[in-house]
Amino acid sequence: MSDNEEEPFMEIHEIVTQKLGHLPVAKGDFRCLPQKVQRWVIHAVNMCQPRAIYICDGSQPEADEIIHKLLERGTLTKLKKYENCYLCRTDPTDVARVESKTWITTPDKYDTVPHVREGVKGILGQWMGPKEMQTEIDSRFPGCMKGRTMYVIPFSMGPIGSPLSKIGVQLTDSNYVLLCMRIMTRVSPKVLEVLGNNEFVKCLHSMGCPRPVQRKVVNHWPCNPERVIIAHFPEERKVKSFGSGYGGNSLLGKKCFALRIASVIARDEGWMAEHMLIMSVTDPRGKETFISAAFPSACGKTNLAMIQPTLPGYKVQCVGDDIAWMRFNDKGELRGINPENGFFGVAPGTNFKTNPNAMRTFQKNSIFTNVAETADGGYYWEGLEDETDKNMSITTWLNQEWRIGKPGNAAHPNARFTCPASQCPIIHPKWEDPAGVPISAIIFGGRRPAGVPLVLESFDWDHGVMIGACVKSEATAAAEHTGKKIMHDPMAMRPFMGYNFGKYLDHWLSFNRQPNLKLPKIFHVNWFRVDEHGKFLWPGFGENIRVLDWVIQRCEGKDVAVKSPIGYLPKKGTINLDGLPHPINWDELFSLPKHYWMDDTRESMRFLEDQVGCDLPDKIYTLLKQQEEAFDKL
Ligand code: OXD
Ligand code: MN
Repeated sequence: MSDNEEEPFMEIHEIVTQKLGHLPVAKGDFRCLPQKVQRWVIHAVNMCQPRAIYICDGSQPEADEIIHKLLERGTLTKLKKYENCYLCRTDPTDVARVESKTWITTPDKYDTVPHVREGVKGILGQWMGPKEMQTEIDSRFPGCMKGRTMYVIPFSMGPIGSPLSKIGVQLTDSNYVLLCMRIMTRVSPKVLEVLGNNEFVKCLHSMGCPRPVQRKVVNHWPCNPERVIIAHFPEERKVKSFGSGYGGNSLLGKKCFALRIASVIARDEGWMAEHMLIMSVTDPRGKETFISAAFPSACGKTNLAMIQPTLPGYKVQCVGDDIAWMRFNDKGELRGINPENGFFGVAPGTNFKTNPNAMRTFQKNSIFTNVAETADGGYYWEGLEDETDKNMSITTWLNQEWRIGKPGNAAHPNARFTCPASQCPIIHPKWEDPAGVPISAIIFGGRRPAGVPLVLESFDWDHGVMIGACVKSEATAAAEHTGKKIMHDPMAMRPFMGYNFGKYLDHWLSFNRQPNLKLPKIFHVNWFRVDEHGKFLWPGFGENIRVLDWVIQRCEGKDVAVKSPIGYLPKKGTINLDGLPHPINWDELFSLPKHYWMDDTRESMRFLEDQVGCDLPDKIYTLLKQQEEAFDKL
């Protein structure tokens, strides 16, 4: 079947009558959709053949209706301990982002991926040619929604109408996905008003399980894991996702749109779409600094975005926990927005000690996916042992009886909470400011058990970009990887790059070539360094405010740093350690073992040469070479 979406414009009303005439519109008025949306819906209807369409308005009665249906069917269970909270157990084969089945399609391969060294398997994005992709699409989407309803979800990434925001429309046959999209994005008829007949990002999603079903449906979660494909068409601003209902595979506003497609839009329009939190820190003098920070998945971005500072007099407020869209304004200031409307956080490990503000955020109006359930109608996951009655009977995410102390996990390691950002007790009053917030510092980080100091500042912007390009971290449960290998995750964007990573680095470097931009300072942090016994050298969590305080001192130009081969390190004693429960081994925390760094620098060079090849900007290579030489001279 052809994928040509360009139905002749003049004939739209005729097309509507002819092609939708027989199809029930379960809710909404099709003719109120902008014509470009109508044409696309018609195209998708003809291809996917749903039994009805349902135009979503984001209202409460809509949510009530969908929740009622899902409860009746058994997809959701009410968690009666909280207000309007639900548990969803997925098919256990559909539990994480599937990077191996995520593709980007452009006519020219090298628009998507860099020139890797011969014989090397590229890990910075997967490309598939348009013809091949069309074959994949044609073998999946025709008839894929038979017997199901197609939900039409108009959504805004970013505050509706902000010049920094973008609009998408998702078509999906999953009402669980609809419920989550209503939390994670702004779904409203206002979106369509603002859209008018402008362009929007087209997001088509199907669980790939038409009726009558061909495959046993487990947990009332129809899916098609063998046939999963998540296809991006950046030039057409389009995403097509098939077979999975989980997280980033199906909530297409998030990783697919706000990172992969948006990074291409950002390149074209001169801004940045990044895998970053945005937070503000107000110091005891009342001075506020906004910081964005990029960490690979499951490194505690959500925890940092919402930390409860332990230093007296400091206040932290959260703008976003996962994605930042940042653009220099006409005064040269970098302004950032959180394009999302909710938090889709990893549940295991979250508790009142590690992230009390997240815990308070999801006490109502939230969905918990693949967590366990306590006999009194609460959620449970690894990390809640001290906050749960030890004798409580628990039903695991796999529906098995379980008690604290028994072997095995109660929740899936990638179990998630989905909750409205507006419920966060420390959400910033300006989190929806259409002008964004002014970003003064950008922080990169990762889980680095060895060698990497607690914090350092880059020498300048270009050096900061090099540091970002060398981000590495221990593997995560957010994707399908297992084990504790240290993996490269440049700019924390490895799974989310929308185009050739070498060109992406060049885009970042280009900001330093423009006059009159007030470039933020760039830092790198590592909360995860361990001693010879494997014990963390730094307490982390709320104590990380001490590191942010040093970052702010540097943003204010204070003389609290010394030069090292890898950047500026804190002068001894310039991180406030007052009142820490345990002494800190400063020398070990900041040591730069020569052989470790020689190896690490060479390994990074090799990685970039292998993976980015001739697309790697010379500047990045030169800076790494200088770093190697600096260690060599020590
Ligand atoms: C996420 C991720 O879900 O980075 O945010 O995987
Ligand atoms: Mn993320």
